[in-house]
Amino acid sequence: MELKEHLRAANAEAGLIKIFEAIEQASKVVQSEVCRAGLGADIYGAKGSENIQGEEQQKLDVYADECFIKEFRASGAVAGMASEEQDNALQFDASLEGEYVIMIDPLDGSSNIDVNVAIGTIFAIYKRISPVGSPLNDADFLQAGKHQVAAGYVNYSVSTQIVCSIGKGTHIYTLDPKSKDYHLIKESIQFPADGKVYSINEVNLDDFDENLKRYAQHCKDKRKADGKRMYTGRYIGSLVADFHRNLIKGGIYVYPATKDSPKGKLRLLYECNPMAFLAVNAGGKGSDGRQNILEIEPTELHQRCPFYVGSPVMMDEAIG
Ligand code: AHM
Ligand code: MG
Repeated sequence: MELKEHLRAANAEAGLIKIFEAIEQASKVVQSEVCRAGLGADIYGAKGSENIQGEEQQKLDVYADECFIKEFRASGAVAGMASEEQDNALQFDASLEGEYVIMIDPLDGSSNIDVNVAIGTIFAIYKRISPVGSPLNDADFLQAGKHQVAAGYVNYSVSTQIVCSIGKGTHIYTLDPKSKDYHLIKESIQFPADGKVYSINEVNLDDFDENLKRYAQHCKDKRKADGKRMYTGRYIGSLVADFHRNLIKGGIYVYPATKDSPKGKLRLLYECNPMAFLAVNAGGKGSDGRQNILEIEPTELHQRCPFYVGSPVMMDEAIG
């Protein structure tokens, strides 16, 4: 079944279906550009500019941002969007009628772009708060994650997949390179209750709080009855890819506060919240280490926060 048909079968609103058509279209363009990069197209590397967070922008980051902006603007369903690559939220003037706002990381895992390792697009979709037909304001964009009406990611990897939820289960769709359609391959995937994988950048170990140090040590020490290790470490450095593996196999991903990033590295609105929404809709959990991440009331567009997400048993052991 195609993504569109599946959304219709779930009685998704017409505006939401239009948004997913836009995501399908933009992701196919980005996917084909990601593949062309491997042919030596002039798309690898830095663009020579920085985003508002002082991070070097890659050519593909900016290209992906432009693709999604174009499709969302054309959809007529989106009033505005906030992006990792844009200093301020964008309002689509021609679409004051749009009912939705979107937060997006157009190409996550920038450090993996040049080395042919999986990268992704992460998005969160909300209903606007301000009345349709009026200009957008901060409150439209600074909504707690629990108000998401849908979220998802595109995983550009061995195959290209969209993993998304409109609040009733989390589903996986694979892009058929021949027909160029996304097909449902896994309905209502469940995060395994427990898992073997922990994903964390251990170079930051000395910066972890005592609880996280204890948990990392627990993962290294714990043995099964036969004496073999209980856990294994896997860290790709692309949130989408690390999350995706853990969603299928069971595991936990943690990016805590560190000395370099005292508030955490990942962004609440377009990285942590959508991933937590997908996790929760698949029976997993998402937290900042102290509370359910979806309860946090954001104060800034590019707000960072510590992030724990994954299988519920591992999450409980990690956070206590
Ligand atoms: P980005 O949005 O600039 O790509 O940063 C987010 C990425 C995540 O995908 C990944 O999990 C994390 O940064 C890796 O960071 P580090 O290299 O510090 O471990
Ligand atoms: Mg990112």
